[in-house]
Amino acid sequence: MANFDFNEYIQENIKIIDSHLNNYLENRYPQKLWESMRYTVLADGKRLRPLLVMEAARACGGNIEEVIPTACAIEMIHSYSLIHDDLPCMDDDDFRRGNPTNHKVFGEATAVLAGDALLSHAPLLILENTPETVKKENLHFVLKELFEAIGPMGLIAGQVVDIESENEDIDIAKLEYIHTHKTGKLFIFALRAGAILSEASEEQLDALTYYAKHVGYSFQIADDILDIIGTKESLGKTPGKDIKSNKKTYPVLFGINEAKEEVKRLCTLAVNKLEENNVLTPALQNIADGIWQKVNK
Ligand code: GRG
Repeated sequence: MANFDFNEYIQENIKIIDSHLNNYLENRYPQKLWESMRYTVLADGKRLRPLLVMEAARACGGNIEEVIPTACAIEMIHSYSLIHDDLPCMDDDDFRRGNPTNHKVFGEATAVLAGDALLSHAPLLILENTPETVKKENLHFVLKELFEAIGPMGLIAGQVVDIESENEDIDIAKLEYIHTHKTGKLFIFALRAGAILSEASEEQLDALTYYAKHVGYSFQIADDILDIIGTKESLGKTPGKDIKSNKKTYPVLFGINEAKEEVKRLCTLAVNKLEENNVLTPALQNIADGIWQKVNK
């Protein structure tokens, strides 16, 4: 790990992801729709979920070419969730990824449809672009896990409970439900998909799933801490929204210091699990470290 340069790794891998996203989303007719899809997907995101797909593949000795369509598809689905979450009927946000939100630029109707289009285009792109070298049963398994993660037992369930809980005094169990569904499901899918497509063993898959659960949860707590202590410039979106909307997040319920401790504890557990199972890569270590370091600066 001594010679590993995380910044260089991030730059190189984001370049690979972005060039594929750009190709997969080439402008077509109707132009306004594709422009709106491209506007949010190709904006400056961290590309964390696609990086996790690729890194899980590397950890299991897989071939990156075989997971790139899935890595790009998850970024499109994540972007759809951001576009819809920012709509006036949901979180009503003006800024995302450092730019005005999709509906502010293209109007609400196009923003809704761009989200729908990204959601439906993503699985097609996996089916059409995954190399023939991937076993059909593995591809089938990955698509099944994708549909579970993004559907009414996954992402959407988390969003519904989150909306229902606004202005409510929620307990830790409900908060955990929201986080594990809204944020956790895509993290878990990212690592499991990279591993499954790379023919991981059961032990490798279990260890990467454990990492995904812990890092996903810590990532959400960190995001909620940054909503309190971050700036619009550092976040690329409006800070202070949770307090303003009276949202009960982890740092609101337990205080900033305890929340920071929890982020570190979860990330440490995640890394230890990978190490014990010989699937810790320098990038997976750096991603976990980066999450707790970001809120402990
Ligand atoms: C189905 C509408 C709908 C929503 C599902 C995922 C989600 C629920 C809503 C998106 C908004 C949100 C705050 C989600 C929590 C996860 C999270 C912290 C998202 C931000 O992800 P980053 O920080 O964003 O990875 P970038 O822009 O870097 O990709």
